[in-house]
Amino acid sequence: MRRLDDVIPVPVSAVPADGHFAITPATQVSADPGLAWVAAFLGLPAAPSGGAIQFALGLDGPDESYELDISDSSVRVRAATPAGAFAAVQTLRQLISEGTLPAGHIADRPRFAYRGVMLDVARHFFTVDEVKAFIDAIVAFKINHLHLHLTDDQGWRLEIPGWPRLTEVSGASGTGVGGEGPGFYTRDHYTEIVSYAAERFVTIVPEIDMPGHVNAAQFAYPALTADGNPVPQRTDTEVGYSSLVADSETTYAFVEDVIREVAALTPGPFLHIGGDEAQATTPDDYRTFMSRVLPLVGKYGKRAVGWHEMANVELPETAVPQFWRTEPADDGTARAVAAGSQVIMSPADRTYLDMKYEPGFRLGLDWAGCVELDRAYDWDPADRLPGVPEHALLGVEAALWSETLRSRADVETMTFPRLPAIAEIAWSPREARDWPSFRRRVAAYAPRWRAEGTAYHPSPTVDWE
Ligand code: TNX
Repeated sequence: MRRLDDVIPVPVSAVPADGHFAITPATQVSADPGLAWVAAFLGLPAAPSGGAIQFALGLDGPDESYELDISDSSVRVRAATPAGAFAAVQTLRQLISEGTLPAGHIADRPRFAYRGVMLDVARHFFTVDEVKAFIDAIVAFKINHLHLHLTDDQGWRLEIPGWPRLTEVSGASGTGVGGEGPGFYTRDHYTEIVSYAAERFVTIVPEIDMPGHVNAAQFAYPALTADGNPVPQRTDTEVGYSSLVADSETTYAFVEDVIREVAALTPGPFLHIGGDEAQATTPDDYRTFMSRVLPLVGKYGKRAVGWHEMANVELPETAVPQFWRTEPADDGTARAVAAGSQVIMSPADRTYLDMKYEPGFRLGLDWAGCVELDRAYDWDPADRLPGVPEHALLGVEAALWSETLRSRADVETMTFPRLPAIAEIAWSPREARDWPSFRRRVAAYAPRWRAEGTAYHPSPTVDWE
């Protein structure tokens, strides 16, 4: 049997009691009207009323908060919102072992509202089914935002009306790093992902990276280049060489069409405009470009997220810089916070799931150093940047760039066990978590991952079960 706190992310409070609840073939789940579909994620038989496991709304607490009372005879779930009930389901699923649940009381709520992971589908495309499987895997750890990096130099992965060559050409075979990651989402595919995610309380954050990282768009449409001449297709991993043209109206006609469409297809509040590694854009042009594009994001009803280079220009308060580098400070991000912005914390030396675990690791890069599990875990986002305290944090996001990835197994190997570490940092109160405890709790996942056929890195920092 599990201990009541054998959960990742560790709950705010878990007070064990004697005994356990045994799940039998007769065990049924009842739920408040409107909550039955959430309770169904537990995978047990439903009854309109009188089930030994009961889900109810009405908890007085923030979004996603829930409480669990487990006794020998019953399991009571109370949640503030359906998202809280879904979080409770994830806790219960982790606690079930050999058909039993340990008795006691859990009270839980998230530290940060935004707990994200980014998947790069541009360098290597992942199919709708692969993305759905990824969503299933991340929700177990209470991740509630999936950022899709939809465009880059090596590929364009979302169909845009009026600009068919973006996907016909730059989503075709031969695209992706080494030409090995072809594919794109039709609008229907993308909508299918958005709906699947929404049914699991995951908000999709679409990224269109600009003004740099646009070779795939320029290859498809030479009119988007400075001289209008065709550029070669690129499948190498160099960065910082392509740029949209800041003083061209063609640029803004294109960008507006893209933003309008992406905003229309995306119910969530965020639209990520990239903004990173724009070495091929002069600082003046970068400012001009952002001063035109940030208002477009607002015009179509979205909050702009951008890699923190975006904070070198004046931002609307609603804009969210995402810090991704390894330096100990960033003036632009601190200035944006002073002006009222919230930040997503993604320091590469802690949260980049594409960094190698150790030197010589088969997959991944190492420009931010190797990131073993203890390194991914042992830091705190509120201590990371001067001028960016707790209240300025919207949340934390792990990023999985796909230059070296070729398969779902590759994605899983880089994600597990590091994403659970980042998820705990983003959900659990800092005083409730520590490395010795995490190390013990994560060890229990190995049998589960093996049983499900999920690939994971058997980090030598853990004594795996
Ligand atoms: C930097 S992180 C990039 C990406 C690469 C990544 C590889 C960021 C905003 N830009 O273009 O894929 O490093 O780790």
